[in-house]
Amino acid sequence: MNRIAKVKRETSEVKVSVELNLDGTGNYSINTGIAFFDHMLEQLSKHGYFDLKIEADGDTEIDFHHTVEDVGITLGQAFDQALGDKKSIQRYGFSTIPFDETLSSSVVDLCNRPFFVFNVELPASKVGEFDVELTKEFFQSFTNNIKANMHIELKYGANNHHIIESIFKSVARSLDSATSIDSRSDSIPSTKGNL
Ligand SMILES: [Mn+2]
Repeated sequence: MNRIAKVKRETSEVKVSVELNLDGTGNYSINTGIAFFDHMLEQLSKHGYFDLKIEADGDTEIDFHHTVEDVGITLGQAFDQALGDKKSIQRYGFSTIPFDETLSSSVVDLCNRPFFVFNVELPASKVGEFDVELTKEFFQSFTNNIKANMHIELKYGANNHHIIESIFKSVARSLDSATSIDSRSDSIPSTKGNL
């Protein structure tokens, strides 16, 4: 079973293409035109063991909002498509990841009922050129489109770069668990019979 997807999204604001292999090794090629965002998406690939190719060409001359949001939408759709009927997946994943002074947690349920909790307060408004509020926008649009229940929590931390990077790494690990195949199962992990 190849759990792969290719998704394109094109609006007057942004063109995005995503290629995803859920059962990869963490190979990536990512170019969104936003260096810090690329650095974060690389964490998602590397620490989730997802092979990921992302190209985005957006109206970053306005700000980064449209591009970040549209990458979130397209990446969420790619995950949803690659997961297929979700047969034998673990469904749930959670992780807590440190980065120096920072500790971040995430929990994912691939339940097909989008719900997003982002319990994070960021101490500054920018990391380099990147508006840190776009972290929430990215995970909100990703969650809506992967159709997951996603809770992200900052336990504590002081440095914006550390906080955001530990969140991406934590979500990577949570998604790696939740998307993994459980060899004990030959069915969809719900007593309802579908997800
Ligand atoms: Mn870094």
